[in-house]
Amino acid sequence: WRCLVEGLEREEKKRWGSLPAGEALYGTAGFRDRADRLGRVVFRVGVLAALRARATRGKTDSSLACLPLSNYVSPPFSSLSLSLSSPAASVGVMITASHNPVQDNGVKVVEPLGEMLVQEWEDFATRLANASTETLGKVVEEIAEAAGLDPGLPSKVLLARDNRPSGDCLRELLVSGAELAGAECNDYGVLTTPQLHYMVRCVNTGGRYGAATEDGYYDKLSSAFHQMVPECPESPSLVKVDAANGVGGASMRKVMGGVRGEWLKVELCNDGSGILNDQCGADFVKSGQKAPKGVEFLAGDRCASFDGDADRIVYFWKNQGDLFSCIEYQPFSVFLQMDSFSCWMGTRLRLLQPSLFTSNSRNFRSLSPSWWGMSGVPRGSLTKRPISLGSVVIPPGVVQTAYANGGSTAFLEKLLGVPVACTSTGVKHLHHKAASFDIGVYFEANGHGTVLFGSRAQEKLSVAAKDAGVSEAVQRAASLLYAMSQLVNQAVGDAVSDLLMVEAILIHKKVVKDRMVVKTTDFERNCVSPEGLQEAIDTLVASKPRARSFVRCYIQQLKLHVSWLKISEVKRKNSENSRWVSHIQPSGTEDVVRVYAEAETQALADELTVQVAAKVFDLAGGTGETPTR
Ligand code: G16
Repeated sequence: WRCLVEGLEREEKKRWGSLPAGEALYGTAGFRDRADRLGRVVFRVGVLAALRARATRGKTDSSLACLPLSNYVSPPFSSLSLSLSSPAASVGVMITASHNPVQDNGVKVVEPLGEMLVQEWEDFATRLANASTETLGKVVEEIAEAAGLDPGLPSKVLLARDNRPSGDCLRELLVSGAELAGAECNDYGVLTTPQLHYMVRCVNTGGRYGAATEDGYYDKLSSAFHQMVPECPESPSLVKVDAANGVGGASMRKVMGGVRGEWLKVELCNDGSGILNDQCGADFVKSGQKAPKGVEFLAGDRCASFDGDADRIVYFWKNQGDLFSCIEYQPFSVFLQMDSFSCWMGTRLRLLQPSLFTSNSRNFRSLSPSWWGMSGVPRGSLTKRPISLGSVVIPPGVVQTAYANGGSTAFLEKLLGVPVACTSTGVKHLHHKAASFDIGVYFEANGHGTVLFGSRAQEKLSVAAKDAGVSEAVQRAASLLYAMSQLVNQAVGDAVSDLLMVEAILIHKKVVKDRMVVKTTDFERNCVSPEGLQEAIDTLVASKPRARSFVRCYIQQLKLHVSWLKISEVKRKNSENSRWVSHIQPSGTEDVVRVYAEAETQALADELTVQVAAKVFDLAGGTGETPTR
């Protein structure tokens, strides 16, 4: 260590003389500051990464290489059973300041499986960054001793940077620090943050997670997208993407090179010619509830914003007419909270695993078979025999933070019966918690999020997808979920893969061919078309005390389809008559059939809503991937 430390001290003096100790803090996502104040910190993060790689490598030598990761990596990974394929663990370092202005920069360390740096080493990082030049060597030796490091062990650091102008200079300092601390460096150049996380995971799993190249990343995503959506939709989805003038634009463009245009089209805006994160990007849109500059869109267009390093995504759109003009600071759009992503995914995961619903969800137990038909499971199969993927049910869970919209939490917990956990802000906390579920969905309201499939869940899915002993529907559900596990970035939230996943889910949603077939009279209380629907509603209503229900089509000259999975549930108690009402109400002016129901209890109102919705699906021409009739 002495020899290594002397080299470091010499370099420090040469570059920074005797600058006083700093006041940097390894925060929510590493160090962030104005780029011109960050040089010495980045140099020292190079040193830290070289030490951290030794710490993981030292414990993954031949005797431990095949054991579950939980045996030798700190607690955040204890629920992952993926083992490193070789004793040569590498760590990653990403140079980015994400959503912050272009004059800023930042640096963060990535663990061997692509997660955020473990807590103990965050403290080491802060100590190292704040040491004076004179005490630097001493701090390095203290860390090495505390972590039991062997200076003779090799060490490898994988690095990348976003497209900030300061990135190149900081990269040079990072490599210098890492090499002086004995590491070999592999520079991937300009990448998104999630791509670097992906590379690190690929390298450390010997390619089992994917090929550790840019092309490997794009190929994996595009082929998983097509596996999730095997049949060409009637018309391609179109999304306008605000890339914040960051690194995500290039990544999106390249991945779209492998995605068939008949499935999905992406129109890129703010793709690098403007100033990074300047009046654009996910944080601008989310915090300001405003459209980004540089994106022209009409009512009904679906738009998404990335942040500068493409680890966040938010969706937004403009409302039709003046429906929301009363919300003065939000005149242009209804903003789609990220919590809705959790809801979509929670819905998707639950719908594909119907056997779960017999356990704890009163509401879902009572759903009609045709509801399941909409999700890819043959109608009738639920009530006749429980479906399971192999012998083990794979329970999903959702993780949110205090910022999550309360409605989304209630929807997930009460309607879907999905357990929802809450953690402190920070991907590192959410990710850790999500890994405790077999399938863990996590999203922060600001746009970070992903879905983690534990190795046990992945194995079950891949077996069930090919198991001749299960029904075709189970095989299909399992292979769809398996494809989702390949599409979504398991290391960290990834705007590009999240976008593809959301679009795949939206393509998958079940539709009726033409919502305009639903026609009503009597102030929308009586449905005259399609034939038989009103009679069916009357029968359902008569079966429940104090019940009422109607369906209506929002009359506008829109074509398209009915969305069934994009549900925002609205519940309230009508104080005048003490009846509960329940809607399935996708949104204000979307192309949907609305279903309204009320009944004596909330449970009955919920039940009636879905029963009527199922009738609409049956009688108004529900279409989509399955329905096996
Ligand atoms: C980072 C973290 C996120 C966190 C965000 C804001 O994101 O990865 O988990 O939500 O900072 O954190 P805070 O509220 O503490 O400022 P990013 O996209 O900026 O790297």
